[in-house]
Amino acid sequence: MAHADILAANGLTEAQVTGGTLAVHTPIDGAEIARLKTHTAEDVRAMIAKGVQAFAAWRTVPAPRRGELVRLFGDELRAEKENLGRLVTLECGKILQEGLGEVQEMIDICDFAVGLSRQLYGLTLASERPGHAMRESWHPMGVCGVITAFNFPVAPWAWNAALALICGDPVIWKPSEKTPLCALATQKIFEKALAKFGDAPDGLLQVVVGERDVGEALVESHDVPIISATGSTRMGRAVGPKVAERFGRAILELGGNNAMIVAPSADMEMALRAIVFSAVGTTGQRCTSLRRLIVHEEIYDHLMPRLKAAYETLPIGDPLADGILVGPLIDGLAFDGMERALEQAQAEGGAIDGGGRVLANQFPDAHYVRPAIVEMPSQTDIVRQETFAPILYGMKYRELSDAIAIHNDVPQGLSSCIFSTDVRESETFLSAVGSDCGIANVNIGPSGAEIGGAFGGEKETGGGRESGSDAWKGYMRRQTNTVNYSRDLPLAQGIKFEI
Ligand code: UN1
Repeated sequence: MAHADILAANGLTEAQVTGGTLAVHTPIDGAEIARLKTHTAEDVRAMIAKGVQAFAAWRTVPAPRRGELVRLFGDELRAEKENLGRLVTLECGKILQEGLGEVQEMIDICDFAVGLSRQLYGLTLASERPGHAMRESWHPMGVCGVITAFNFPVAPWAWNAALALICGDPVIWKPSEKTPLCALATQKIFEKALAKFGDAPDGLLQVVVGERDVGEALVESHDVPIISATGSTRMGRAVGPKVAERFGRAILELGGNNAMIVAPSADMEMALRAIVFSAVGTTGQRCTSLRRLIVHEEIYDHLMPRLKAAYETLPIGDPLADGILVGPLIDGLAFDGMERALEQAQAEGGAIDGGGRVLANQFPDAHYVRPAIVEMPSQTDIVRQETFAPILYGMKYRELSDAIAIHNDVPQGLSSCIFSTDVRESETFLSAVGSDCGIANVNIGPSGAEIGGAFGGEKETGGGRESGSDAWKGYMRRQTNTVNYSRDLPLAQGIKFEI
C-alpha cells in the first residue's frame, strides 16, 4: 500500500495534510508524507476555553452514560484497527504486528473503561461521632492534557483518554510532532463515536498540532488541572516543575532502563525468546525495552552465544512487510544517539556485537540498524543511561543480592523481571528488598504490559500510574464528606467549645 493510500484509508484528506509548516516523515524510507498546519499558543488557549465549557456539561452526565461514548469509540476502533495500525507503522516505524497491537491496547482500555464507568466507587468510613456518617466521593476534575511520545503514538493516549472521559474530563491531546497523523486519524474515529452518541458537548477531544510552544501553553494553563505526559526524563524535567508550580496534577511516564536477571534455574528457551522480543521489539524504542541483562556467571557463557546467534538471524527491513521483526529507528538523531552510546560503551570496556547501519543503499534517507549486544565488565556510566535504540548490555553476577543491587543502581525505575524457577529467588525479587521498579515480572520480559495493571514507574520514570487497576483515581478529585444526622453538634477530637 502506498504511503498516500494509508493516509487516505484513515480519512486524512489532501487539504488536511498539506499546506502547513510541520513536515512529517515516515521513518520507513524518510519520505515526507505530510506538511501540517500548526496551532499557536493563542489557539491552544481558545481550545482550553472550549474544553472548560465541555467540562461544565460533561461532568453532569452520569458516568455509565459517559461509558457509552467510550463503548462506541471501542466499536469504531475495532472497525478501523487495520487502517490505524498501518498508519502507526507508517508514522513511527514499528512493525505492523506491533502497530496492530497498539490499536488493540486502545480497544482493551475502552472495554476496561466501560466497565469502570459503573464502578467509580468511594469508601464509607466509621465516624468517631454519634449520628454522623462519613464517606468519600469522587468527582470529575476538569480538562486533562495528554502529551504523548512518538514511539507509542496512540495507546498511551487511549489509556489516559478512555479513563479521563468516563471520569468526566474532556481531553486535549498534544501528540509528538513526529507522529501527529495518528492523532488526527484517531480524532476522526472518535468523531464517528460522537455522532452515534448524539448529545455530547463540543470539545470533548481536541488535538493540538505543533512543537514545544503549544505544549507549554497546555502545561502552564491553570484551566488544565491534569497533565499526563509520556516521554523522556528530559521532557518530564521541563513539564513536572511547571505543573507543580501551579499546583496542577502531573501524571508522568518517563524514561526506563529495564533489566532482566537470568538465574541459574531459568528456563533457557523461554528466557531467550523473552530477551529477543523485549530488547529488539519496536527496535529498542519502548519505554519498557530490555536494556540490561544481568546473568548468573554459571550460565553466562551458555546464554550469550545463543543470544548472539538469535540476533544474527533477525529479519530487519520495511516494517510493513511480512516476516520483518526489526523496523527502522525513528530518525537520524536516534541513529546518532545509538552510535555515540556504542562508542562510549567501547571506551568503558564493552565488547560490541552487532550495531551499525544496514540497508543504507535501499533506504538512503532512513535509519535501519543491526541491534547490538554489548558485554560489559560492570555497570558503567553508559549502561546507567537510557539510549532509545536496540542496545542490550550484558553483565555477570554471582549472588542474587548483588544482581538486585546492580539492577536497582540506575536512575530509572519503570519495568523489570527475573527468569527463575526457584520460588525463593523470584519472591525475593518481588519483595521489599527486590526490584525498585513500578513493574516487576517473573518469567516474562519487561515489555508488553497488559492494560489491566497500573502502568508506570518510580525514580526518574516519574511516579505516575496510567491504564488499569485504580489509575482512574488520577483523573478525579476525592472529596471527604461528613454528614451529621443527629440533633447535636459534637466536635471531633473531643473538643469542648460552648457558646
Ligand atoms: C511506552 O513505551 O511508552 O509494556 C509504553 C509495553 C506497552 C507500553 C509501552 N504496553 O511495552
